[in-house]
Amino acid sequence: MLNIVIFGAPGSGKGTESELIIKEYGVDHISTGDVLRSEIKNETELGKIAKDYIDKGQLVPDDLIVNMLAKVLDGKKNSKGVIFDGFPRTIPQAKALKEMLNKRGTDVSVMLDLKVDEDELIRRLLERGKISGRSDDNLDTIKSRLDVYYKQTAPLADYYISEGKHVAIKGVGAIEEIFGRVKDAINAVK
Ligand code: B4P
Repeated sequence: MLNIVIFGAPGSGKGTESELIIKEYGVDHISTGDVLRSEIKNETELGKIAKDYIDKGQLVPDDLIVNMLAKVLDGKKNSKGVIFDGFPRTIPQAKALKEMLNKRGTDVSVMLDLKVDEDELIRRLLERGKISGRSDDNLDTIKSRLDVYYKQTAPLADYYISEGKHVAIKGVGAIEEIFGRVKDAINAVK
């Protein structure tokens, strides 16, 4: 199975590049952000809890996210691969993902780390905020999300370096140009 972790700060292009990867490689897509937004829209118990965290720019607790992801993954048993978009975001999530995949006889193939400078991240998210209607795409929440990213999520790069799975990708430039770099990294492990 081709299991890709797409990683980067908020606004680094994870969702955007995921769409192109899905078209090119026919893998399934799991975006924890999308799943959470759908839970919020449907006013489920999980959605009600998650909304408070997301609106503050904080991470939803690991146990809730891991249980949610395990259920989604169970629904993709015959998949030829999965792109994990926005998951893992903490070391415990990364360890839980490894365990879940190992149990299913597979593992992460590659972790793509999209590198974008902070000014560009803020510019993109404010731009998206004008049309997305997302409650977390405003300047105060964006700043909290970036802070959380640097403190809790960025250290995951070292975890995947130690696993021999980490590939840094320059995430600035045209979307197709970045996708060229993404494809080189995926084709090297396919
Ligand atoms: P996510 O939905 O994952 O949101 P995100 O980090 O903002 O990234 P996204 O994928 O949406 O944006 P992209 O970079 O593609 O998470 C939202 C919240 O949910 C989190 O803050 C957290 O609270 C919670 N959550 C989710 N997963 C969790 C987990 N595992 N654990 C705990 N909590 C979790 O794109 C941004 C914009 O840039 C777009 O408008 C796009 O058009 C633009 N863009 C992309 N590439 C570009 C390029 N090359 N040039 C110019 N613009 C570009």
